[in-house]
Formats: sequence, C-alpha cells, structure tokens
Amino acid sequence: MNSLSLRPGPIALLILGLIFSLHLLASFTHEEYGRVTSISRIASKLSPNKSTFTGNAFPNDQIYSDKRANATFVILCRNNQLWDTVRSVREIEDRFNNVYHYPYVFLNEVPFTEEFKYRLSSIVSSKAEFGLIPRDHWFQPDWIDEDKAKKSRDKMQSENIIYGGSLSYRNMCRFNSGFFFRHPLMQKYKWYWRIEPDVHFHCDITFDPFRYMEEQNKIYAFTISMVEYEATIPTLWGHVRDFVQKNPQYVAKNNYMGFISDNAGEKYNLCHFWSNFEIANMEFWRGEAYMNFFEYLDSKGGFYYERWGDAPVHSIAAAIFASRDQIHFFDEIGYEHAPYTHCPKERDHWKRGRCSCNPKTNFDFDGVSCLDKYVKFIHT
Ligand SMILES: Nc1nc2c(ncn2[C@@H]2O[C@H](COP(=O)(O)OP(=O)(O)O)[C@@H](O)[C@H]2O)c(=O)[nH]1
Ligand SMILES: *[C@@H]1O[C@H](CO)[C@@H](O)[C@H](O)[C@H]1NC(C)=O
Ligand SMILES: *[C@@H]1O[C@H](CO)[C@@H](O)[C@H](O)[C@H]1NC(C)=O
Ligand SMILES: [Mg+2]
Repeated sequence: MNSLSLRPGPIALLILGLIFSLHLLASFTHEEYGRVTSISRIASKLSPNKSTFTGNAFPNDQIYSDKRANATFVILCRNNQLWDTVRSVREIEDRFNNVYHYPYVFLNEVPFTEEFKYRLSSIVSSKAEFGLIPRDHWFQPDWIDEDKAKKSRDKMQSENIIYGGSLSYRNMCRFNSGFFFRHPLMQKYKWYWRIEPDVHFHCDITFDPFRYMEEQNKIYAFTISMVEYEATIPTLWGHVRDFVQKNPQYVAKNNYMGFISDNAGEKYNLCHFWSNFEIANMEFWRGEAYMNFFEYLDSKGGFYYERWGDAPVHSIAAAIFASRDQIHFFDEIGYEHAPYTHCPKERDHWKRGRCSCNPKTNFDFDGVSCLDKYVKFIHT
C-alpha cells in the first residue's frame, strides 16, 4: 500500500502550477475571459428581476446554490419507463439543471426497482429521491360504484375515447389532480416542475424559471395549451359552477375566466394548459380554495364515472382562483411531448437557447391550440 501515495507528486504540482498561471495570464491579457469568470459579474447576473435573465453565460454553480428556489422536479412514472425517463432527465440536465442542481422526486404506486434507482441517481447532478405513493392516494376509492365505473369505461372504450377504457389512467389523473403535492417527499418543497418520460427540452434554459416565478409572483406556468376532449368531462363544468356558486369567496376578482369561457362562465370552452409540463407553486394546490375544490369534484366521482383529466382540473382552478398576471407562458422553453412541440417563436429566444427544434413545428397557433385565445385574453 506504501506505493499508493495520495499526496500529489512533483509532476502533478507542476501541472497545477501551470494551469493556475495560464488562468492568471488569461485573466490579465484577455478581457473577455476575465469578465466572464469574474465573480461579481456572475453574481450581478443573478439579481432578482426579469431584465437580468438575458445573459448567455450560465451562472456559476457555487454562487447559484445560495440562490436556488425551494423547488424540485417531480416525475411520476412506471418502472418499465426507465429508459424514456432517463432520456427526459438527461435532456433537462444538459439544457438546464447541470448548472442549477435542483433535486428530483420520482413517484410510483409500486416500489421503484434497484435498476431504476441506480440509473436515475447516476445521471442527475443533484439529489434524487424515490417515493412510493400511499394506496389511498392512488387507487379507486371504495365508495365509487365499480359497476357504474366499469360501464362508463366500457362505453368510452367502445367510442374510441383516448384512454377511455383505462382504470390506471384514471388513477393517474386523480393523483395528479389532488395528491402529488401532498406526498411526504413533496411536502418539503414549495415549487415543482413536472416532467414525464419521453419528453424533450429543445433549448438551453439560461435562466431559472423557479426564481422567475417567485420574483414575478406567478403561481402557474405552461408551454402548451389546447382544447380538451369534451367526452371525457361531460359534467365537469356543471360541478365547477355549483362549487363556485357555493364558494364565491374563492373566486379571484381579476381572474382568467375569459380564457376558459367565451360567455362569462356559462360554458367551458375546453381550453386548458397541457399539464405534462407544469411549473407551479404547490401552496396554491395546498391552499383552502383548491383543496375544497378538489374534494368537491372528487366527491362527484367524475374521475372514475367519466375520465376527468388533471389538466382541465388544474387549469380551471388556476383560471378561477388566481389573479390576472399570476399565470405565465414560457416562450423560451422549447418543449416536446408527442405529438406536439412548443418551439420558441421569438427568433431571439431560439438563438439564445441554441434550440434544436424547427420553429415550423411550433404548436402555438395550431387549430386546436388555445394560445391565440390566451394571448388575446391577456392583452384585453
Ligand atoms: N407509476 C405510474 N405512472 C403512471 C401510470 N400511468 C401514467 N403514469 C405516468 O403519468 C404520466 C402521464 O401518463 P401518460 O401515459 O404519459 O399520459 P398522456 O401524457 O396523457 O398520454 C406519465 O409521467 C406516466 O409515466 C401508472 O399506472 N403508474
Ligand atoms: C432590475 O435590474 C436592473 C439592472 O440591474 C436595475 O436597473 C433595476 O433597477 C432592477 N429593477 C428592480 C425592480 O429591481
Ligand atoms: C419550502 O417550502 C415548504 C412548503 O411550503 C416549507 O414547508 C419549507 O419550510 C420550505 N423550506 C425552506 C428551506 O424554506
Ligand atoms: Mg405523457
């Protein structure tokens, strides 16, 4: 063992010295090099307002760790989605998190395999935690009439409604609507960024979306919005209206009703934010208004008797209980979940993000997108 010395030998010291001298030389002779690596410069890029989120340089890791928001990525997935999950995480790491080092929470209704934990832990630049979902947060409750639920599943399947026959999809939608933010591993965070297996991040994200949300007092952010299949939520809007009538105190004065209804709340226009991408404040979901809203909807059984998605449930709540300006559209974040892509439409965003998506594939103003409605609404 004597020959294995841990002290640097003379050659290693020489190399270290050489690197240090080169750095000094570069700092003095090359203004750009000195400017980019200067700590105060990097720190000033982090000052908390929007105009500072325009730099190309990634902030320095060490400095950044003090500035991190109280936030985590959350990924709900199955063990057999290991490689699709690896790909999503690899991309968000390369495009963003290799600098910011936000932690991850992986959730599943069955324990993650050792292989799953090994692969994901190996590729993240931060902490990864693996959680088991409590039974009553996932499975169909006993008070649901299974005969009635089964009839509905069979009917929806025969009508070729997407996921119409799937019970597990319904469990997933109910979990994402009302439970993920209550999981013990999620409780310690305020903000989350939802990611799914097999999604793509097409651009460098050269600012911190969590900090942006915090500083601008946002509660919910999206990249893609679209129209929901009406057959999956036939009675949802009626229940929303009943809830609002019984609980007018929760309605934000200056809300987004004009985005989700074309006749002042009489009918739902089916617009929603596509929830496979979400960055949001969990205190909003944990708050009195949303908790009561969720309990009310859940008691109607529509997650099982119909096929209510977490996307319309989240979106409707955000549109009614959040005030104007608290919802944000991130044009800068190039994002793909098959079959749709949001590719930054601003040329400047595309260049700064060194994007890999073709702007012509951008879904923003597709026929079933709701972004035009959103943009018109926020400019009224
Ligand atoms: N653990 C677990 N995750 C699921 C299950 N069903 C869906 N998910 C996850 O829930 C999210 C949405 O499901 P997905 O099949 O992508 O639905 P889609 O995006 O609406 O087509 C993804 O992150 C899936 O990995 C399930 O039964 N168990
Ligand atoms: C935002 O940053 C700019 C540039 O550093 C500064 O001039 C401005 O006062 C800041 N605004 C706020 C609200 O902090
Ligand atoms: C982060 O947020 C959670 C939930 O709001 C809170 O319980 C926790 O104390 C916060 N942690 C820090 C370090 O602020
Ligand atoms: Mg998906």
